[in-house]
Amino acid sequence: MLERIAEAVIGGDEVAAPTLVTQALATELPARDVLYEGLLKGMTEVGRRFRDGEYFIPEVLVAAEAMKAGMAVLKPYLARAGVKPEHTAVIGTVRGDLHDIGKNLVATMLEGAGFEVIDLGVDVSPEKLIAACRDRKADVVGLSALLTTTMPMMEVAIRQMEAELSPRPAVIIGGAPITQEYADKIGADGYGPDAATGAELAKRLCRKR
Ligand code: B1M
Repeated sequence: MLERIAEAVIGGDEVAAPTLVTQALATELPARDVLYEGLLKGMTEVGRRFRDGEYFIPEVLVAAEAMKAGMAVLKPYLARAGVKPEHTAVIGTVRGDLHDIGKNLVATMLEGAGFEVIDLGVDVSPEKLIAACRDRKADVVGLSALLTTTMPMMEVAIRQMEAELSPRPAVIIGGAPITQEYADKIGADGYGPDAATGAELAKRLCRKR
């Protein structure tokens, strides 16, 4: 049953995923197993296929819809069972930048990796980021930028977080013009060349802390 849930996510079947989750819960499978061995296992495989070039953006988007449909059924059971995400990520596209397709993929992969994700959207100011980090006790912050003119806002955000948050959450950055060299230069904790790698990196950084 759990394997079938994972398969439904991998195949982007947004009808089968919630149906199978309902059936699994009816057979008294623990909500935690349905989450980790079913939905998140499926999304992890989707991330791998995307990273290895076997899946493209449309497949990831339909898989995300299937996962969300399954999660909608599962969420109240998780709450009742006291299952909470282990880590919280705040994510956004930096100030002045309205591109959000890549950022949304990263948010999906982070959810698939078991994070609670606070998505602040686009054109996010450092002040808004810092307020969300404080409110939600973020472990990691994800910043996306698609314009060479908005890349510098990443450094501004990092410096402002360093000044106002102690300890500052780990920061990962990504987006078409971003490189590892740029991440090193501005003092980010890591760079994700794609959404799946970004989510894996976020997980690794949280484990280290
Ligand atoms: Co714009 N745009 N755009 N655009 N746009 C680019 C980025 C551009 C390269 C096109 C070009 O000229 N060839 C160019 C930037 C040039 C530059 O800076 N050097 C550009 C420009 C100039 C502009 C405007 C200024 C155009 C204008 O108005 N004159 C304007 C700016 C608006 C603004 O932001 N203030 C603008 C507007 C738009 C639209 C609104 C029309 C639309 C955005 C719609 C939306 O996002 N909702 C748009 C689009 C679609 C693009 C292109 C065509 C596609 C971007 C995209 O979504 N790619 C883009 C050209 C291109 O990149 N080929 C372009 C798919 C997406 C999945 O990839 O976001 O790179 P990407 O994400 C990847 C990785 O980078 C990584 O994961 C994803 C894949 O797994 N990743 C992360 C991303 N964020 C990450 C964060 C992480 C980790 C990984 O950790 C946190």
